[in-house]
Amino acid sequence: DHGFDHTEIEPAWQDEWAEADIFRIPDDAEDPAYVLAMFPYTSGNLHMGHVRVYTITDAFARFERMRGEEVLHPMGWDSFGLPAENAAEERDTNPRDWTLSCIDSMREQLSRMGFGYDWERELATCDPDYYRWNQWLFERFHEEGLVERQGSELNWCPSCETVLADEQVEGEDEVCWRCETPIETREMDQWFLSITDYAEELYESLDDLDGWPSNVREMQRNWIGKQEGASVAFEIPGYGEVDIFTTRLDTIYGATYFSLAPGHPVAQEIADDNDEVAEYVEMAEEADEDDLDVTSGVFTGEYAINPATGEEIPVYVADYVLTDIGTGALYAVPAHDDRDHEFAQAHDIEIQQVVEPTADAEVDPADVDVQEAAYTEDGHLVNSGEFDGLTSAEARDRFVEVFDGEHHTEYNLRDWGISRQRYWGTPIPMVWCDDCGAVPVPEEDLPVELPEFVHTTGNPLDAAEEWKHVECPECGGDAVRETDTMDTFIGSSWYFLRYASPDLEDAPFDSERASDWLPVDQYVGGIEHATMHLIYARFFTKVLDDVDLLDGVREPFENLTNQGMVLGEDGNKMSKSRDNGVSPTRIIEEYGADTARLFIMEAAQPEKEFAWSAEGVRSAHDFLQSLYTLALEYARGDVATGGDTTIAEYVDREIAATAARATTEYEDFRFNHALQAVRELVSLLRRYREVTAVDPATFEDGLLAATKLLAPVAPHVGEEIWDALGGEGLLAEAAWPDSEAPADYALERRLIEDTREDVRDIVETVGIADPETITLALAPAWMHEVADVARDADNVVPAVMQNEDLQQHGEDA
Ligand code: ANZ
Ligand code: ZN
Repeated sequence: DHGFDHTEIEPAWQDEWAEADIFRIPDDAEDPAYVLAMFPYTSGNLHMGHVRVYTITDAFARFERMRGEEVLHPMGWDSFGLPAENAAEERDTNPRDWTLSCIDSMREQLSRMGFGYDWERELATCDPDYYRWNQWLFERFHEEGLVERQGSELNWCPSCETVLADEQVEGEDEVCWRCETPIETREMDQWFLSITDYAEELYESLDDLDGWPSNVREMQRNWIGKQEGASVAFEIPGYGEVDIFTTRLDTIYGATYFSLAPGHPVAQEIADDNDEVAEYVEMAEEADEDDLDVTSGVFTGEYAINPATGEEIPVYVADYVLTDIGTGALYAVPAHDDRDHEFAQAHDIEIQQVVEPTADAEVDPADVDVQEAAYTEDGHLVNSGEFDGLTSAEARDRFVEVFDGEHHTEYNLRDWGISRQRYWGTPIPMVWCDDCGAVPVPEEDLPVELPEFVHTTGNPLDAAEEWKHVECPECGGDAVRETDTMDTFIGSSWYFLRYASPDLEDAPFDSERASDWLPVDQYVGGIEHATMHLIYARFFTKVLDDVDLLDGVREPFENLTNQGMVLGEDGNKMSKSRDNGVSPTRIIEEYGADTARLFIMEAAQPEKEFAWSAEGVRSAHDFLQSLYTLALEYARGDVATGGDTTIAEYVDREIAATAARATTEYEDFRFNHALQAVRELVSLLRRYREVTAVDPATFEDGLLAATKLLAPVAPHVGEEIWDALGGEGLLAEAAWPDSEAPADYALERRLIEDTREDVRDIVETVGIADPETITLALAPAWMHEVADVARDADNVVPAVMQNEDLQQHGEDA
């Protein structure tokens, strides 16, 4: 008996599933379980990371389907972006042909893994039928006032005369990838989406996303960077009132200097009369933001009046004050802020303490020396006139009124610059007219399709003369198209909505259906998307809800899982340079998709990383073969039947308990625990058969339960066994085993597993030590442990372990 041949059974069952169309979800499904993996970038090759994430959602989708849910489990392609342009250059082809061939080969690879998708809902972001809706949505956002032109710094190659993406700037000396000329930065106008309008809601509603990992929520909080504070005006004689933003209004009495960003209008004004300041401002504007020197700055000769003390404090222009944060101006308190402290020491500015640790603080006030280092914690006020003794929090409240300020909240989040000077993206649907300015392309002229690709140094869209020159939609005069394309993240910000109605021709998605089907119940993907993609998608969802394209959907993803990494056998990340990669194709050929899926799912919980293991792969393979063999032997009548009903009852209870346990573990995304339970059940069945003639109903039940519980992970072998045992229809559509374990039994298990120290009591309470029903040969692993402890406790259990009658019975059979 040679077991199953995966090269035969896997393609055969894949065909059966396709023929029966079981992964198809009808449009009129009311509220399907929406299970989604982040769609892949079309690199052309499936790697183990892909295999892992898609195995997770496929297993969960199959689990939900067997439980009787309607399941939406779609697949699509994130298929715009620079790599396709690079590949086209290298292979002397064009990005479209290259991308489409990548899609074909990746679709084929996914199918060979046995993943069950509703392929009728397949979409590709590079398809004009898809990206026309990127354009339509851009115009919709534009109508809502959520699109703006703003200046932004870009990488510029003076030799190629083109803008470069960050990825096209190479090496430490930052040279052009193509001609190795050192790049320059240039300020150019770009299109921005006003995501900052949604900063508050994006921040606050993170609290309600309790189906998300807390680290992702924290990363989003940091990215959005909400700071509550106040703005207060300082007078600079000769230049008027200047607003500052502060989160530490309690420290205002300790302000010993004032600082303006080089880009602040007052700094520019002062520069007009002051050469030294002018020189500094110019230098600061050219400097790279990345190598910031906190001590860099220049005294302007001017003074600001501190509204708290009435004193004059020197005004500096300093690089560490950023133009587009807050008001671009601050009062500096060296005693209580690290950067101000460093600056003050470098410029010999006074340091004045105004906050002291309170009595219950960990630091002793006597140990605080603000001349040495800033004390940045809250405390109570000193050297603050009549306000001495107030806590920092009280002072912040009071001072807003006392100094005529305003409560103000700042966010680190910036607007989303979406212009890319590249070919392989969604053309931004705008036309530039000398008379009318930027005019949106009329809806009936969408999509603006990409022209043919040409090999050129700059942006191929700039070179597409015929495509570029158009009539102005407003005045009919000569005009040119916008030649920038959209950031590829636009396409991934709403694709999960398009799956509801992928072929719809008059709207981006069917509003009613998308509103019914959203949010995604389980979203799975890499932690690298914790901020950008997952913030953009949340932003899009909120806007679309506000413009009534959605009905009451404020968040796109209810539950989120970030899968851990698959490492090489050496424990390092799989990579080409380390040559420790394992090719999914090779594994499928050698061992089959089921083995790969089972190994991956058994190796660790989805969130954890694990190392590839050839031994683990073989173990998974052996397990599948042995279950298959056992089932076929039974089906052929090679398993002796008859047997003792008390043992059968015990096995029945184990089957029920396994189903209950595995179900809970599947629900909680702890697939490895579920699979452990299945393995235990299978070895119990094997021992059952070894020690005694089996009760056929019980034995068959056990085989069927194991097969079903395994089906989400190893669906092909599962179908084969199901078929051999005479199961009706497809296993993929069979009903999930009854997962209600008998209450007393579940309790018994829990007691035993949770409180091993108390074994003596437990044994007495639940009476598992019935020598008539339990034999050493049948006892699962946990019972051995119980027995070990119990033996020390001089319990009755050891007697059970030597129940020779039953052993004998088994050998006879
Ligand atoms: C006075 C003060 C005293 C501040 C103190 C802090 C500590 P964080 O600290 O990250 O929450 N700030 C305001 N505008 C700025 C700008 N344009 N560029 C750089 N820094 C700016 O950020 C809030 C603080 O950042 C503000 O509170 C301000 O300094 C500084 F003991 O005001 B603070
Ligand atoms: Zn015009």
